[in-house]
Amino acid sequence: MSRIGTLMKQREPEQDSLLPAVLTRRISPARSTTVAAWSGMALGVGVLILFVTGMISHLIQHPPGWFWWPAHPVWLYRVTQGVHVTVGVMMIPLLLVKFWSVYPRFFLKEPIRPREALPRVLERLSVAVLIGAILFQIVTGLFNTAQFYPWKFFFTTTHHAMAYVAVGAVIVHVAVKIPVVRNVLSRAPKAAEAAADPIPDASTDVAGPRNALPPGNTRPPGLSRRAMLAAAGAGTVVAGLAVAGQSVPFLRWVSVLAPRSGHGPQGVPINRTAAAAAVTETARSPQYVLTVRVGGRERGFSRAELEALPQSDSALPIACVEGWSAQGHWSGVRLRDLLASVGEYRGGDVRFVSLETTGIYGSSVLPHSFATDASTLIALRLNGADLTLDHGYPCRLIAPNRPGVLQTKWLKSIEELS
Ligand code: HEM
Ligand SMILES: Nc1nc2c(c(=O)[nH]1)N[C@H]1C(S)=C(S)[C@@H](COP(=O)(O)O)O[C@H]1N2
Ligand SMILES: [Mo]
Repeated sequence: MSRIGTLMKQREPEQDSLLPAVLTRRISPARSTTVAAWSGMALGVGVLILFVTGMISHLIQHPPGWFWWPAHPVWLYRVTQGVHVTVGVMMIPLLLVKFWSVYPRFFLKEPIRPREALPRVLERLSVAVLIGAILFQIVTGLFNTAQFYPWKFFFTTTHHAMAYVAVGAVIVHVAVKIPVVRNVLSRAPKAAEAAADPIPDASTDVAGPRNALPPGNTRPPGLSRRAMLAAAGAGTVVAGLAVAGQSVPFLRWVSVLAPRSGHGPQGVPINRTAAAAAVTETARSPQYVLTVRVGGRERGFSRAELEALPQSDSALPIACVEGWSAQGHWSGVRLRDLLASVGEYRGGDVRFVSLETTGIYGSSVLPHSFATDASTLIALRLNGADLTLDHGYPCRLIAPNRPGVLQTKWLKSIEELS
């Protein structure tokens, strides 16, 4: 048998590698169980965070009877959805590292006893599902943040359905890999040393003369595990920083990849312009009235009449489902005051309808605990000036701790639902 053949047959008992020793040395010691386990654990934690924050976003938009979401702190959704999209982007380098650390295994032909065949096939299948689901979530999530609105309905529902698949696959995979992870964790303090450990015969000719080590230097050729882990961590942090600024103001200057920088007229970005929503005419019309129906009564308000009502101020963020957010100083009429000026508000949900007649953003429903919150306004002004047409002139809803998509602009009517 050839020398390589003999080496291939040997497996060093304690080696931290997924490959036969000779291949490990050839390719890189960094392609190791340590890297696979650590990047895998980071991915698993990431998927859990994404699942929880994603579900929160979904439940606020489609609240079932049991679901309760507070109006305070007003910035909570800003944080949960900012985390969702930032952690989502951080998954990209993590997934690449994880895949890089394990992919030679997919091509490894090891003899399998018949009894092991089925579990092995099932395990491989669950890994395929896991990778597929996470990749799918990254792609659909990124499309969403890049505002592929025409397919929003499709993306959101499939992204939602695949979330269960991703979490399920993570749970199965973790259960299967617990022994490996435990082993890596139990020698974690020594892992750094292990990265620099000499592999005894690393300077033999298997790596070829090009990679032969100088005398006295016993480090194996290739990237060390420690370097790989550090690079993976750095890549993940850079990816996070590249988008975090769209929700974290002081990081704005580093966030070169953020779809939204926080800039826009009146200091707040605009997602959909009045022209895109085809409301330019109706919003500017001198005949404009806001119709309010509550407690069986109805009344119309011109913009001048709204301005004549007692005005209040609120500092509230717009926190888009796509992850960007920006704080605004709003002023206008408190919703509860406006309702009270028309009829008796008995505490039902309140529906807001926009002048916008096309698209799926033309209306929203506000639960009563938000409708009676003192910070909820029918806003007429933003950051010291009248609302621009694109920010929702003549008036818009601004409520605390809600996704931006529910902050309906260019209001036409407000009604209490029975
Ligand atoms: C395993 C990874 C992920 C899971 C489990 C997950 C889960 C979810 C869930 C359950 C929702 C709520 C969908 C709904 O409202 O019905 C959601 C929404 C969202 N996700 Fe993810 N997600 C993941 C990865 C990502 C990534 C990588 C990004 C982007 C970089 C992303 C961006 C978004 C966006 C923008 C929304 C809001 C969609 C909308 O309401 O229009 N997600 N996610
Ligand atoms: N009528 C209407 N209201 C709307 C929208 C819309 O398209 N039409 N977009 C929503 C979305 S997705 C967000 S994030 C906020 C953004 O408000 P801004 O453009 O003033 O920043 O408005 C919301 N209100
Ligand atoms: Mo949004």
